[in-house]
Amino acid sequence: MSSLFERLREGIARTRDGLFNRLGRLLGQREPIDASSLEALEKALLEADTGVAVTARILAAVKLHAGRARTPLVEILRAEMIRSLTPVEQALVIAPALGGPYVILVVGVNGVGKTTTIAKLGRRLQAAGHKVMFAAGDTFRAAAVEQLKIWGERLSIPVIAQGTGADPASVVFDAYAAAAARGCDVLIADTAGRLHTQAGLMSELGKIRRVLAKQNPAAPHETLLILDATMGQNALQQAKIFNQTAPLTGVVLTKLDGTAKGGIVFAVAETLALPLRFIGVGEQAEDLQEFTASAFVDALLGSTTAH
Ligand SMILES: Nc1nc2c(ncn2[C@@H]2O[C@H](COP(=O)(O)OP(=O)(O)O)[C@@H](O)[C@H]2O)c(=O)[nH]1
Ligand SMILES: [Mg+2]
Repeated sequence: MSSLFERLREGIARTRDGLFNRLGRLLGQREPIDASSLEALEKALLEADTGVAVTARILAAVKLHAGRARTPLVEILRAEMIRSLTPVEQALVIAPALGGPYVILVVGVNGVGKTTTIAKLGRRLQAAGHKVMFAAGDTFRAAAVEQLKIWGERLSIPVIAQGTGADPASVVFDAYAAAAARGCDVLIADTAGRLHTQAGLMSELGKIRRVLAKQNPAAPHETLLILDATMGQNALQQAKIFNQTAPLTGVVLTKLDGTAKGGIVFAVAETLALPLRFIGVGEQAEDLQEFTASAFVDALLGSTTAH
């Protein structure tokens, strides 16, 4: 497990370095925190894209606790950060579906990492003993269908696809029937994320959901929104729009390795209040990690404790 923690540490190194460059020795400070130190802390948190509301709450807690019992600032931060993230630490559990596969509908704008996350998740569920199938529901771009097919081949996971331009709802309908017929445990459906036509997106996702519900009233069991951490606060805006088109049940935050603004995790946790199923900290399969509040905060604040 410690190598997973190492990958997490490496993955969020840019955010950690940002915090440490700004805060430096302040983190170890045990004295009451003065106004200029509070200002430095505020700047560092905002710089990391933690967001105004979360930053204000953390600052209030620091003001309240700092100097008491000579607790170092880093410990106050750790406690506050874990408090902030614990509610969204809710792993994706594949309940044994009755009479059909457990359906995961994956949504998000283009380029956020939907297809690669599907591949990583498929591999992970397969390793856990589940029989997995993919549905190539992003029929908007030819390359999208191909990309999923290539992953399917590599992982020996069957992919149900139709041609480019096919009706995504029809692809998902076929895929559900195939998964049920072949006794698959999990069906993961890719979708197109054309956010600039919100009405179109809404009707497309709505149709997919209706088609699934006809086959199984409980499906989709999970509607997973993929967000790209490098998009910062824009990711929150995307989440609001997607939540209006399809009620979300979970979030994956990708590309934390590509940004110094990993504080977005706190903004996502507190603003969306949706289970944060996984975080992406790199391009390798192991870099899709189940989200754990304490491991994330330890990796961020520099503890070398192995998990
Ligand atoms: N560095 C990094 N790259 C990622 C991560 N997740 C996805 N990507 C990359 O993001 C790019 C877009 O991914 P893709 O799955 O095609 O996005 P989609 O359009 O939403 O399906 C690809 O180059 C992925 O390798 C991550 O956690 N870290
Ligand atoms: Mg894709």
